[in-house]
Amino acid sequence: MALIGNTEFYKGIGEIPFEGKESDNPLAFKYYNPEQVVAGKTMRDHLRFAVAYWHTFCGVGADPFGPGTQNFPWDNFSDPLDAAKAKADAAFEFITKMGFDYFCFHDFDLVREGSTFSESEKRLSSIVDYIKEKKAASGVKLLWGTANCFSHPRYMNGAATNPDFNVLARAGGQIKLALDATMALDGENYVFWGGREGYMSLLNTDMKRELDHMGRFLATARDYARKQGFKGTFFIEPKPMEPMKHQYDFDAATVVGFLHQYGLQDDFKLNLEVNHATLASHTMQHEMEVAAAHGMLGSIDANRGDYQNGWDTDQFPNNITEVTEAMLTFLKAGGLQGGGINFDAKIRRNSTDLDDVFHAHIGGADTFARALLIADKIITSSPYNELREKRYQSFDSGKGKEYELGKLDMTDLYEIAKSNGELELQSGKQELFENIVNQYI
Ligand code: XLS
Ligand code: NI
Ligand code: NI
Repeated sequence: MALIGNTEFYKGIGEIPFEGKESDNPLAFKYYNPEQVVAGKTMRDHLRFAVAYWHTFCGVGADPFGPGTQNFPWDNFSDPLDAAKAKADAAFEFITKMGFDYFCFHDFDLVREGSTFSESEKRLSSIVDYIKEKKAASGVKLLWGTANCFSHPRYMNGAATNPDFNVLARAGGQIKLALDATMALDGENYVFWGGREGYMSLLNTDMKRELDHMGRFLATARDYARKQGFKGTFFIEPKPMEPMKHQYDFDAATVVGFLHQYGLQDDFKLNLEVNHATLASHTMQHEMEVAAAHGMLGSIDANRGDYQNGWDTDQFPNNITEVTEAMLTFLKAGGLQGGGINFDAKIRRNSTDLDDVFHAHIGGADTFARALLIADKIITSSPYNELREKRYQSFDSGKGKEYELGKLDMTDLYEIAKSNGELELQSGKQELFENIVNQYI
């Protein structure tokens, strides 16, 4: 195969226009209108959509029962750099046609890992040079980079939490290179998803020691990047299980505690993923509320699970109620801190047409755009905010206010309880809140 640089991979599909909800054109946005202003900002600036290199340009749809079903032309090159360049061409063509501003990658999504560490280092630096040119020519930016420290067999017992120091050091070397690549491509953030940082069995695991190693490892990575001048935010991506039985970054609350325990709270925020939230028996809105409460709502990996299955199916978002609830929290928190909305989602194994990946991203973007519009309407034109604030009005003045200011002690509470007598019940009005959300959908 020759022809790198001017092959069109997604033939017959042009730039995806915004046509509005009356349009019947399947290859048009119905709600995502990048320049439309909502709550003081354009949709483009609120949502900052990113395409995930690993799913869209690497994932061929293999599952435990059979091989992949996608035939990516760029996988047919035997030379790893030719393959990587063709893949980058396809990636930038796709992202540009979607009209999105960002992409995200793992180191070895960009180019096949070499048979030695030095060979991998060489390959990475060549493909980074090539992608630099693609970035400059297209205006597409890097939302975040990361390292794949979970696929190779050497990481089967973890990377930063591996019981073998030499595996930890190998992960350190790899992540140094991934940080270098991210910085070379002006990456705005860097992500740590703890692929196999967890355990399969507690019987062979020293949990405290592994957690200490992970805390030190993240601090070491941060110190290196900061010294090189990296100004972006580091994100931890919580997930409760899969591939390990238990992952240490279980959920948002666990990660917030961990970051404070190891002095990482000023440099790290959270990258929250919808399907990871549901695996942890939470809603996405719950995870976002926890992160926002701690000033750590950094970024979102957009996808969805399956209500009937208990694993990370990474389907494209289309549940409007789920996303609307999340966007209520998003707007209340003032948006994301440094991050964006990365489609960490894959088309189904039996979606094998060229246009399927376009339908997937169009649907995902429209779901978020529509949810943003609905959430904004709920906040600005419905009694939602007022009702919520009213539940807390006893803290706005008098003794309640004094309590919030730390002016009351236990005997003060005792005196108030005694003089109040029995109290009237205050309804939580849950069904009314639910109806308001549905009314605006
Ligand atoms: C896997 C994770 C992964 C991270 C990046 O479940 O979501 O895709 O986002 O390593
Ligand atoms: Ni993810
Ligand atoms: Ni995931």
